[in-house]
Amino acid sequence: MNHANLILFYLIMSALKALIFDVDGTLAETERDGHRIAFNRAFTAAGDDCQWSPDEYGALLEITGGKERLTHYFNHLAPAAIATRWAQLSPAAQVELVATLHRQKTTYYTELLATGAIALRPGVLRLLKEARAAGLQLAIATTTTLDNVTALFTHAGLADLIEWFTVIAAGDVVANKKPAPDIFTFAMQHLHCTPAQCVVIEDSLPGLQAAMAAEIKTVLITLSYYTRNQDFTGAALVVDQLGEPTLPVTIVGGDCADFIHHALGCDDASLPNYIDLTVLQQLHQQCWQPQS
Ligand code: XBP
Ligand code: MG
Repeated sequence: MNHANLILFYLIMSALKALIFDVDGTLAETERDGHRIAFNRAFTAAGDDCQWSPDEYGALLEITGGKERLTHYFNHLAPAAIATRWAQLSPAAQVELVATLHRQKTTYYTELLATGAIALRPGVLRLLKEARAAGLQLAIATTTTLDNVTALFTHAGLADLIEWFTVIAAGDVVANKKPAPDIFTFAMQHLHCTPAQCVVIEDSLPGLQAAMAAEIKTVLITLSYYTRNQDFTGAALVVDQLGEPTLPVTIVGGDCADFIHHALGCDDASLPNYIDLTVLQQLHQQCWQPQS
């Protein structure tokens, strides 16, 4: 194949078909004032004398998945009285205890969302609308439960938002949670897309690692409260947020940072300086262009 044909081949094979969104930290800042509060309410209701502080919870986020996080806590970090009681349970009883606590936590979390306490992050709805209007597929790949995703969308102001998504890949639909690639592989299967046809929008290191392990190259990181100091080596672009016409984006890093700096018009006041579909298309092309 000659060079021109090779480029054409790459362009066709890597035409953008789908946006895959993470949920917690990406669509909304849900962790510190959402999930953490719900975990603490579940502890109180169960009579467990422990509460996760914002800092303690930040460290616990290294363990993805609420049930996995609870298990890790009981195994390694719980106060002595709770740890002793936990150690006396059979493995099956431990699994049951965690499942019950987590169900209760999900109820508290969805109740909290119903109060309207947590909004979508800037630019999320704008980008979803733009992608949908352009005929791109939308997907979710998250570690949290389907109930939580549904509740977030239901209370985000657009009742039918959940129906915009071709697939909601959530929680236990796969055996291994992020940073394993499973949830992205699952989402791509349902989208009928290859990694070269997808852009992932994430906020965390386990999310980036999962997407990269699924061979997705175009990963946009929008930093969140708990992830703002993580090392995102390998991401295509790292920004503080998606931005809005009145809320300019700050580029923090990423392999394509310089390229996007110009594409976003950071030096040119006449160009938009927020992430829209055109910018994502350019980022995607840059990630998948053939190396000469
Ligand atoms: C982040 C997570 C989740 C949430 C809590 O998910 O790791 O575990 O902290 O939700 P995301 P659950 O992939 O969306 O960033 O308790 O339902 O697991
Ligand atoms: Mg996240």
